[in-house]
Amino acid sequence: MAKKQKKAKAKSKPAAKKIVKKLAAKKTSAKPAAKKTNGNAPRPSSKPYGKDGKALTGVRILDFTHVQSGPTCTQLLAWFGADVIKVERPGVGDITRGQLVDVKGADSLYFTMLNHNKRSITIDSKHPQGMRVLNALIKSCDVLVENFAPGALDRMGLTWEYIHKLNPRMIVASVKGFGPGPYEDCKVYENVAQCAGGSASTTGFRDGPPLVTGAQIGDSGTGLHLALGIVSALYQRIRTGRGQKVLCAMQDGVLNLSRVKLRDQQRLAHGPLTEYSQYGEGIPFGDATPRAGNDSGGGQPGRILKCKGAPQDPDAYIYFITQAPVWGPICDLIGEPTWKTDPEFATPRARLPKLNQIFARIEEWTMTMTKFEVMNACNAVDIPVGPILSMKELAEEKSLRDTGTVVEVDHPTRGKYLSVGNPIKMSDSITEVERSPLLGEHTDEILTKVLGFKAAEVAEIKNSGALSAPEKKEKAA
Ligand code: CAO
Repeated sequence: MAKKQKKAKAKSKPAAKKIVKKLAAKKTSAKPAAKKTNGNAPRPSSKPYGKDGKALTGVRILDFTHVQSGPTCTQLLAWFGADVIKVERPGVGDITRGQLVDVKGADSLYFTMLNHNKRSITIDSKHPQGMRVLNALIKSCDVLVENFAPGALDRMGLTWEYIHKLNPRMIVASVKGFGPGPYEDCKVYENVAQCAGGSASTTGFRDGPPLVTGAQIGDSGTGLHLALGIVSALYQRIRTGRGQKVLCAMQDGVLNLSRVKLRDQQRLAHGPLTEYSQYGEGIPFGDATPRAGNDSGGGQPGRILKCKGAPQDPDAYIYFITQAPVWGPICDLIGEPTWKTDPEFATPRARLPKLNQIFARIEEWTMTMTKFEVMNACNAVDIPVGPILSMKELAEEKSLRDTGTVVEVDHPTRGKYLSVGNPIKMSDSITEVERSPLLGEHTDEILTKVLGFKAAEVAEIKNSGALSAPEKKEKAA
């Protein structure tokens, strides 16, 4: 028992600090390296690859995130080995647990697919005993990640100054809708960010309204950005010994992903955007980057073309690029070998005003085959094409299962379901996808094993009501 408590106490030190100390001890006892390599680099591990912990082993995260943007970030950190402790409001938890419910009584896929490999503790952060637990967590964690509405963390009393005083090594990472400026106090969801970050104005067809995309570039995209910021801050902390604030605004994240469209905005000052279909069609440009339909963003004309089965099959299409270096093989494949030398078609410049005619001819050819047959025929001669794969096809794709990009996960209340695993593969930090936690599943374990609270203290905290949902008041008769 005494041994156990000692262990628990030791654990309450910032987790990564312990690892750094261990490394330092190892370094002094080891023989000096013949030649200094990179700073304080330890000697290479002698363990087999994948058997010496994970990239973020020893990092502990106080995960105050909800919905999609923040959870995407902390899920990635968990996959890299961080101990992610998700703090949830008693009784309710992350709102997504109950959103888009498909299996009655079970956590939704919205929640389970964004919260793998985490532990859950319920804490009312506005209760004094809840704050007691949070203080202990702040002292024992390396990073606090949150994506509350602007000001919410401060209103809980968890200002940067407060957190930094309790734990000067703590990194405080936030997702907000907007950075400092006129909109900084606004709440923001995915599509708001797509619109405010320049994606929607540049997506869709010229003669139609702006469109949002199915890829969650506002939420998941910003979560990805935040994860990189956190890992960089952890790296800097090794040198400086102190934490810092990391902020990713969703507007900024979307704009970063729409970078090529700001490129085009500036090119407009020097003449029309010749790779946009509207140039070939003789339609003048306005003063802002227009919507480009399915034109390729890389300066090579591209379109989505029908294949056998379209349009009845909504996904029987292929993305086809008339890349200049493979123009010859394209002409041979579609049965127009004279286009290789005909001055009307032979150069990219000559082709620009005829793109509709050219793609109509290519489509005549693609419609004679399935999208996979087109892909095989094109790849055989190094023409890159993109079959439009449905979610059904992706879910059934064997190679994605083999690499762990699509994984089947078992869950105690919902049974087996598919999830997207870690898209980032590392050879020495192997991801094992574990199911998401039930609400408050690890409350006791975290209080005792991580924070070292004694049984009497746990009872006191629990009896105060700080970790449980308030009793429902009886309706007045
Ligand atoms: N105990 C007690 N209170 C808690 C709590 C806990 N464990 N967890 C959260 N709360 C409280 C917060 O303190 C806040 O209270 P106050 O407003 O009184 O200070 C309240 O719950 C609501 O938090 P919120 O404002 O963050 O949540 P919301 O549902 O109203 O807004 C969202 C959601 C996403 C619009 C907002 O959080 C936001 O703009 N976040 C930043 C941008 C972002 O990440 N958006 C992407 C979300 S994914 O599409």
